[in-house]
Amino acid sequence: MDAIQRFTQAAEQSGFSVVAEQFPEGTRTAKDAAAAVGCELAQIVKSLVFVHKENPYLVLASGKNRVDESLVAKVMGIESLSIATPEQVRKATGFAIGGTPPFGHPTPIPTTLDKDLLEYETVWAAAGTPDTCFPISPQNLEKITSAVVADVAAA
Ligand code: 5CA
Repeated sequence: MDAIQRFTQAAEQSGFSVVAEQFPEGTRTAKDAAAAVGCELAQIVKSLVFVHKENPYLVLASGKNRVDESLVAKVMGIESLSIATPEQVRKATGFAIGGTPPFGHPTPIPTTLDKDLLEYETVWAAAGTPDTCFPISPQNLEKITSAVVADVAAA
């Protein structure tokens, strides 16, 4: 089974039907994804994994923002966070960097959702590979991930 199918099936188990679109030009970065989809950079969901004491934390950030991990640590009630290594991302999510989806992981990850994503009706996230994205409302994203909504952007 390829990574898109793997994500799509995992999402179905959360009760969400993914309609993934494949973009041959690639969607590895938020900038690439916005260009491929034809949407604003701010509408792209970056699914970023951070760690604290080997435990993963997920931040769903607007493509326009650089995440201030100290803000996220405060929201999650821990002292500090650092960005995960590619190996830690794969272990926590089951997917590689560049295609990491926002949910459908082997074990749910405590999640913070960037409040700036709530300004849009539809946002676009990775569907398991660096050339796929799928549309979702930020409200569904919040519900499925049981996220805490917060300001996560670095000044
Ligand atoms: N498909 C796109 C848009 S949905 C995507 O997945 N974007 S992303 O922002 O969620 O994933 C790329 C992110 O992975 C980068 O912003 C960066 O934080 C992280 N990243 C890239 N390379 C590394 C690396 N070597 N080690 C740790 N993190 C990395």
